[in-house]
Amino acid sequence: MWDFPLFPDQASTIASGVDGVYFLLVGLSLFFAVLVCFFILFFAIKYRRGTTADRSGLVFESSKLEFFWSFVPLLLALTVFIIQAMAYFNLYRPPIDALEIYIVGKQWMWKAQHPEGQAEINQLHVPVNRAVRLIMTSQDVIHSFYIPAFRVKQDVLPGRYTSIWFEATRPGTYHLFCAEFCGTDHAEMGGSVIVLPEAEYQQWLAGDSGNVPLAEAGAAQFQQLGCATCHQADAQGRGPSLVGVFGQEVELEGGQTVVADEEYLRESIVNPRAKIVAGYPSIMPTYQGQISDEGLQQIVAYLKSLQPDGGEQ
Ligand code: HEC
Ligand SMILES: [Cu+2]
Repeated sequence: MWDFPLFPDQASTIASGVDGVYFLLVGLSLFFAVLVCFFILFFAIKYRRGTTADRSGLVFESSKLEFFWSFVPLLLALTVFIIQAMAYFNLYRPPIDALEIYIVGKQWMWKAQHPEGQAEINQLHVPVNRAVRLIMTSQDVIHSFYIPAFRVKQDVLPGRYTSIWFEATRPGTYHLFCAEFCGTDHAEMGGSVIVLPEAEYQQWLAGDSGNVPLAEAGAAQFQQLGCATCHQADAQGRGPSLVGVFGQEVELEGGQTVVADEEYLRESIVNPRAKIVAGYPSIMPTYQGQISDEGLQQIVAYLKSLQPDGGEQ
């Protein structure tokens, strides 16, 4: 049965957990469907008109019975809830040391950028047995990034970052799909995820030289776009120092705080007015429309690499 092509490979660490939830739900539904059908038929035949079956002793009220059919489904529902919540938490909490790859979806292709600078289209090379986190956005409409064999699927939205993570467990080539109808060639919007053993992955990364690492490409843009004139490492500029800001809690005008994640960095650049850092004037110009989505990802990668000890990731 496991070779049945309707069912995709289980090729990630979370696949069996997700399938577990699926089979549990299917099993439970089947069990009760069969049970109910059986009794419908059984009683229909037993008490059909004209039989001499015993019809005395009718029960109109039974607290025990009421309790039983309330409590048992409650218990089952809670069990399902706990099991699926565990799978869900697993799905949405990436390990912190995950390899980070940036994805841009557009009509009708997937583009990927690796931290080392490799870029690819409709292909995604990843190492086996290592957590990979994808930071994704769309250049046009809503897409959905879907790798059935890994049991991960996440909407990819214009003007926002969403992310998923997975850890592939077996080298091989797996399907990659867009799972959100996104226009004429939606059906063509796919490709393959190629899972390589670590050594081969390193080889692949080293494959074509001349790639500029993402953070470095971001640093160049940071200079070109004039960010550096306001954002200086020593905080002497007109804007706050961006060293170490990633992952920190930032205090905003008005007293709220936000955690500076990738989405916050992106928003700060294209829509600086959305959240103003406390103690600074709102003088930063918007860069909406001036930087491509890939360029933005590079700048975000650069900002993330700025650590207080001066070390890059
Ligand atoms: C004219 C000066 C100026 C320029 C140019 C400028 N910024 Fe800013 N930036 C600011 C100021 C002032 C703030 C703080 C107020 C605010 O949140 O808008 C800020 C805030 C930020 C923040 C949020 C920082 C935090 O501590 O939470 C980020 C990220 C950022 N800028 C990135 C950039 C990038 C990237 C560029 C270039 C593409 C850039 N800025 C260009 C002045 C500038
Ligand atoms: Cu699509």
